[in-house]
Amino acid sequence: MIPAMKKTFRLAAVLLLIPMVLCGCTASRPDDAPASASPALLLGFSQLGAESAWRLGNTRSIQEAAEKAGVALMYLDANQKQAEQIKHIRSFIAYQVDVIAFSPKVETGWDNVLREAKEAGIPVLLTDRMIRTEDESLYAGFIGSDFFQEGVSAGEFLLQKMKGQTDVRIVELSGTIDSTPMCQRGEGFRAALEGHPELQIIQSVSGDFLRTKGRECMKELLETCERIDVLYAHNDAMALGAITAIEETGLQPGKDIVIISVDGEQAAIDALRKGQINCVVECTPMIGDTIMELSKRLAAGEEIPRVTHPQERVFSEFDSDLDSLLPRGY
Ligand code: GZL
Repeated sequence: MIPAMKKTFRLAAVLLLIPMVLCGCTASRPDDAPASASPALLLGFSQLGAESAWRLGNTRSIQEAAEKAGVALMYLDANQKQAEQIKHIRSFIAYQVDVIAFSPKVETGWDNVLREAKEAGIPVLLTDRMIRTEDESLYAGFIGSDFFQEGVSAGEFLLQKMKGQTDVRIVELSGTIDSTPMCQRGEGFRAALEGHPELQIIQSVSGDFLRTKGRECMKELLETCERIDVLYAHNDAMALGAITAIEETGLQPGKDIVIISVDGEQAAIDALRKGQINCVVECTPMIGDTIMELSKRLAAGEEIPRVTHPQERVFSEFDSDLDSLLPRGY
């Protein structure tokens, strides 16, 4: 499409956004952009939902970064439904956005709609979670955490914590089934425990990354398992829910049951400081600036790295700097 036509389309796209704003979706033009100027980049972003403090922080990071970068953001929330995300992507194609970015709720079922984006000549950036596809050309790159390493880090903490102990019984609260963080945090954790039969995962149930389900599932595990020594929760929301269930039985979280969690939200760091959680593996949601930088490169026709991982660390009871950590911002 020649630049002049693209410009017309884009202007039309921005005008057509009005109905979306009225229907509760959000589209934001950078405050300082003069009304007549067309935005540097029109980015369509489909967020999977608002299930955890991590997700809310991720959404805030993306919206603030778009504002800062002068990017016109067409932001839609799928409320945990893959079918909604597929509709979002079709809307972005209809509006002729410059780039499509989205956080795929689950890894499979995207080929058809991404083929439509490819045929429309719109590059796609995967954020936060990956997809599984035979056709690697359906997306330009991925920006998000190394979930397998997060699982390995959780396992490595446990090996250090339980050194010399035998018959250690572990329960796992896993995330959304078929999501990249759920699959890879589980695989990484098991890889780290390979060759340590003294550490046994006796039960694994999905709490869908939700605090309420974490509490319900942990209550059930406490009722059905003879003894639980360790809880490995794939995110802080489920770990915090599980802590409530553990306390309701009179047991002390972090002491009677060792707890390892992932994300690094403020509430989990506070629980770590109080000794209710023993290890929090960081998974940063603050990837908005990198999403804008990669999107601008795609819009300019540049190649981007296939995979971009943010810097992340592990927080645990073995650290001496817990009291000096900066506020987490999510
Ligand atoms: C990880 C992200 C996960 C978080 C959860 O990148 O997809 O989803 O770990 C969130 O808190 O719900």
